[in-house]
Amino acid sequence: MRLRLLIPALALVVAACSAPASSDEPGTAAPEASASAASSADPAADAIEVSVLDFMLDPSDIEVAGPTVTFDVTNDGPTPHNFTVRDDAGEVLMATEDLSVDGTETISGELEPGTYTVFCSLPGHESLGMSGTLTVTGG
Ligand SMILES: [Cu+2]
Repeated sequence: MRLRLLIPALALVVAACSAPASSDEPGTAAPEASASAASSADPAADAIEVSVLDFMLDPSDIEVAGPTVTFDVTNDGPTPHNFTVRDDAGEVLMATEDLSVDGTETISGELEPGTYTVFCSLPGHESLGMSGTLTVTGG
């Protein structure tokens, strides 16, 4: 007897849930559609998100089309870190400030096609694992 009562009740719940989403609330569908369209057209969508943490970069191997490269860097570790780009000669070309815990910074610059080293320049951090490769392809 209980089961027979449950089934029509379930059907009502399903009907009640699906109806508003498709017809009664066009207002909820429209903002979602425009939000996704806006984010795909946003030039900032080309930014590469990088996490710095104890003691690694995520991702550590980055490939990007140049010449303009942008990094959204977040410190997800429990201690301060930075994100720095140097060339083969050891010259620093781009760098964030030292980011405190949960700190973020966006850096952008122009890089020639080639291979670079990305690392944290705080003492000892690179050798502890905060090192990776950045490959810039022609653009
Ligand atoms: Cu570090």
